[in-house]
Amino acid sequence: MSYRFALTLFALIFSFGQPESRAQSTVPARALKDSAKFPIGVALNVGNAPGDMADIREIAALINAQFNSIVAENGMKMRFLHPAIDTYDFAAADALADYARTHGMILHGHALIWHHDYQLPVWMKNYQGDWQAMLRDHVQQICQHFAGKVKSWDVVNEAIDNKHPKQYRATLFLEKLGPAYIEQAFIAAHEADPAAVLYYNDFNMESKADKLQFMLDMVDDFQRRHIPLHGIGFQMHVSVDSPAIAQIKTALQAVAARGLKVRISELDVSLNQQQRAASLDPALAQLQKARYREIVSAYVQSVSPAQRGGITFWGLLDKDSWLLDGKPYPDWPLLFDDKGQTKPAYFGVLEGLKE
Ligand code: 9MR
Repeated sequence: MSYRFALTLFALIFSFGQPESRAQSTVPARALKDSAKFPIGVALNVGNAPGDMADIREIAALINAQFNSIVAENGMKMRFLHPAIDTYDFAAADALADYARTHGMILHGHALIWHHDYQLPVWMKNYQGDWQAMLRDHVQQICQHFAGKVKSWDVVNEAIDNKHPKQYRATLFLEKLGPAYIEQAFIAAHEADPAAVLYYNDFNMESKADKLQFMLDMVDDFQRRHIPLHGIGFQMHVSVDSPAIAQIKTALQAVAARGLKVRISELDVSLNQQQRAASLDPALAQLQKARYREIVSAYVQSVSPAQRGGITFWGLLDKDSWLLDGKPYPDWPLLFDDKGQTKPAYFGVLEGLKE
């Protein structure tokens, strides 16, 4: 019997008689945010253009009921906030900050420095002047503007090479400044907003031991030299059966042991990487539930209360997940279906929070 088949069988047997598998949407559930002793967040694909907060009107009730922390899935990336060398455009992000304030939510900022071609402002790609001064100004203008509104920042995102994880990623920033751009960004952010909690954010650090080690070496070096890095964000775009939960725990514990804050910053659980499923059948949904449960439970068990920066889900409804972008096959990675009904995954999170 294959591991996957055994898991499916187990999930099916286990799910039989569980109230939420019979009537998911009618079971009164305790809200996620009320069940956790740490921030429970969701990424919202708003803040990309002024006025687009209106887009979330239909899902606002769900967001407000379940979450106490939000992050812009895209709208606070470099090219949105800093579209021209002398122009910062804060209007849309300010609307998001207002939303957070009005609803008593934390706003996490994502991301001050990210190499991704699509998010890099065109002017920056062609910049010929003093790169250190320019990046410092970029970071400081943004941090100063949002001081008191943004509680924590992803200061640098995805700086480690994913294919060759024993080195930094070959980005424009590395080319211009060497690895020093990373610590320079943290120092600049801390100067501009000393109260902000500053994170390094990346993916696959739980699935690739050498990537984890490279990140830890960077952290150790920063701690020795008192660079103001306060936490690590594990994006945690995982699939239902990989990486192993033991690897996830090892990674979380290694950061926690260094006294840093730990966030699970972009959690989703894809179900269909093998492109075998045409629909979300109950067995698959139960597998996903068990997976969410074990990840949340691993977080609670591995990170002390004072070090928990929280868990943020990378989207609200399945249909809005980035994992579906341009894909010819379906997936159902999040906690709520396309109509905003709770999936078994949601109850997996609730159970994990109790452990
Ligand atoms: O979910 C985001 C998607 O809508 C964007 O097109 C993409 C490029 O900007 O970024 C996605 O979010 C990424 C996040 O910013 C950083 N970690 C990986 C996320 C998924 O690609």
